[in-house]
Amino acid sequence: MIKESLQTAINEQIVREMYSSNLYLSMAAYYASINLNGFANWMRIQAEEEMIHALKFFDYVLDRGGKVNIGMITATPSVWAGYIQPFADALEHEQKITAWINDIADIAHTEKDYATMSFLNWFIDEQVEEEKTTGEILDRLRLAGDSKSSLFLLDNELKARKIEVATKAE
Ligand code: OFO
Repeated sequence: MIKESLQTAINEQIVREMYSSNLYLSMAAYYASINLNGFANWMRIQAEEEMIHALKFFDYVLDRGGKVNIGMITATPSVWAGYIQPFADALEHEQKITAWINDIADIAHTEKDYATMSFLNWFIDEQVEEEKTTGEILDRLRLAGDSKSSLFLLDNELKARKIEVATKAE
């Protein structure tokens, strides 16, 4: 049975992952509206992955005999000041997610809940990857500066992204 403190923290994280999913879906819509369809594809897949993250936490609470409580998901922004801003916001958001996952790991550590510590390792590794990938795209967007050909090259590259994560934690 999962401890109350961890159940509460993970339920809060489910909402954050769902918010992340909505945020990236909103960014996908923004990119589609300015015909940067590769960026739109990348963000849409990111949104799907975030929902899978939410489901991994959801399944974990149930697997440990806990109770899932899904709280309110706040509205996301829908417009950005130019095509670089969503990636700057996404990186900042991922850094917050990393800090929240670390906070849950701290609780698991304090509670000596080794199963949750092990479960969280997947997310800890995933955050390294997410911050790296988002940061790289942001750097490339900034490097492209006013070059439309570099922007369209990157947009074309991002069209190739496909969903990679399984729907249930193995
Ligand atoms: Fe983008 O992060 Fe989920 O966990």
